[in-house]
Amino acid sequence: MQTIFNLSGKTALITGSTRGLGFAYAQGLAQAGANVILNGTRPEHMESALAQLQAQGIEAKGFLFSVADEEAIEAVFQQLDEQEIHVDIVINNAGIQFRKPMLELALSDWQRVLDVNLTSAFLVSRAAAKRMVARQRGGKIINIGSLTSEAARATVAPYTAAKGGIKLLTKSMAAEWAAFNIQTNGIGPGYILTDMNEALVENEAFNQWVCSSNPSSRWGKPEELVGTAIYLASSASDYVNGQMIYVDGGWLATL
Ligand code: GCO
Repeated sequence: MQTIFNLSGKTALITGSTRGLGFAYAQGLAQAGANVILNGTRPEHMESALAQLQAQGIEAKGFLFSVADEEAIEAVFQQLDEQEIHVDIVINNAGIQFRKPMLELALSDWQRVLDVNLTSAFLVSRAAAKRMVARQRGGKIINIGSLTSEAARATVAPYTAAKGGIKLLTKSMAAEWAAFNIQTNGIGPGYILTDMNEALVENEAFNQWVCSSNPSSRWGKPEELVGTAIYLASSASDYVNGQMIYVDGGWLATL
């Protein structure tokens, strides 16, 4: 049992992993044996994330770059090539939220959310998959969706469009890369207690809506996403491809 979830000898790049769910995935994969590479854009967050891991005896690497910047991504992968570090697992987790009704939404804000939440997954996965294909050892790509990969809620249209795109991008990657023994799947977190959702937790009406709309009657915790990430990163999921797994307390199962 233990061995099929073991990630020893594997290297995982987790985008947007200095805080929140990304950090939880990185920590969880490291505990399952993987070497982890963190990504973020803020040096102070990177420093504290690396220090937290180090305190647990986990030596991670960290790279500061924007996941929407094609050249920066290429430069990081070239550095990894030079150090002979091969990325076996990618978690496309980086994401931002911007809440505004569409009638007031500027193109630049729409574009920014699409770039960081959707185009990033294409760019980072393309760089990683090229190398996985050349190396012929397969790989795992995990794209992070959302409940909004399936349904909308007012005020978050660009996020919803991006996360809906993530679901079908996941299937496209499965369609093109399964032949190279690369499995691409997605995780759709429900409403989880993270910094990104702080304003929603503090809004009493929203908090009540979250607690009454899902059969588990509560928000999720970041650590509750980790088992699914380990499963999709491990050989336990070698014949699972193009799927989204929603970790939402049962929200999408109910009306
Ligand atoms: C929102 C939230 C979303 C959700 C998540 C649920 O404004 O609706 O910020 O990010 O938490 O996508 O799956």
